[in-house]
Amino acid sequence: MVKFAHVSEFHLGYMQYNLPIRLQDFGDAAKHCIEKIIEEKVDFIIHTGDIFHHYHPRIIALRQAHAILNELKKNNIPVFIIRGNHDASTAYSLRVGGHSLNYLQDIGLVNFLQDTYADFPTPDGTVRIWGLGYYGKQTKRKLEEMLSKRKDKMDYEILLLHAFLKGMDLPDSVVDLDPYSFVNSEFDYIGVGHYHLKWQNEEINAYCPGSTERLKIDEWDKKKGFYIVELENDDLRAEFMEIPTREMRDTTINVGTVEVSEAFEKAKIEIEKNDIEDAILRFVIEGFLTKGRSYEFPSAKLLNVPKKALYVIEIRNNLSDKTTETKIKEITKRDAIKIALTELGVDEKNLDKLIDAVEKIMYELVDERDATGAIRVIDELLGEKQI
Ligand SMILES: [Mn+2]
Repeated sequence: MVKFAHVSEFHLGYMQYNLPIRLQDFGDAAKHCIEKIIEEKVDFIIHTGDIFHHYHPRIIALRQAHAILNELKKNNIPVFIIRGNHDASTAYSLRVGGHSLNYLQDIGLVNFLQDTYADFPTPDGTVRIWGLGYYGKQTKRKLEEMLSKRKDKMDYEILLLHAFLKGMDLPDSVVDLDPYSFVNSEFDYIGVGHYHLKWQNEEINAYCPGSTERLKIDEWDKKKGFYIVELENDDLRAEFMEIPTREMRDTTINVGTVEVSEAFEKAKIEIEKNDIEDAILRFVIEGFLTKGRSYEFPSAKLLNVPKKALYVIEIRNNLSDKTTETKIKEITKRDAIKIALTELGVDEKNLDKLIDAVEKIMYELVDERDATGAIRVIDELLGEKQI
């Protein structure tokens, strides 16, 4: 049996929201993976790209990578990596004479697969690991080029890619590759990077663990981690291992149909209720305004409402103005009533009062969906006995 771990997308060095603590979070997430992987006693690790967030990694990112990879080295666990789009571009690294992954290889911490393969012997047979870097729209051509060198099949064959794949029902799928080329190529395992959300397709043995920390608030409710994979002859067992990450929460607050001041108070109460310790939060305020305009809603004042949270990304104002539309209608309505009453020969001195009354009746009939409000208005009107 061959046992390995598949990780991807550490994005070390990403200082999300300009918070230094997020640099630490991305490092911690990678560290949590490595600790669990060491416990699992795997034969080796594959990493499918974007170890680093930048072409020129911050020193802290290099330190984190060094600490993690060194721990693996001490435990005799080899690491096979490929180049993600964040790690480096081929053109750039050729011009300047190498990149961060070359450096990790130079200091003996990784096996960097630069569009080629490496063989890993196990008691159960030899594992051949093919690794293709990120090539965007050129991926298919580059993959065919690399696989044209493929002759005799090894006991186990693994393919590493950093690309969006074609024709699969996947999240945020931008299309580059024909999935059938994989089926024909009969890999025991296809490790995919580039996506930050986890997915798997057992039909073609393709697995994508996603990122180990959340790069977007949209990922707030998604699990983060990596795969532990066991290959035995034609059998494949892949188990997703979850790791702890910083909590993120995206909360939508519906304030209903209210005035601006009431919308603010309602939103404030909900935000207080959803203030989570050390979490990263976003709030989306929805609803309709009966009075005032959505731009009058003081979103910025709500940013400081959460006291326990680490950071509030945004108070998004998705309120809709009912007033704009209503006001135009009211003017038109009032003019129409005025014309109608004048045509009926209503006395000039009662005109405004009658227009008010008709408008009120119409309003009651529209908004209450029954006649009680309208009848009340008529009663009041008749009670005055002035017309
Ligand atoms: Mn990535």
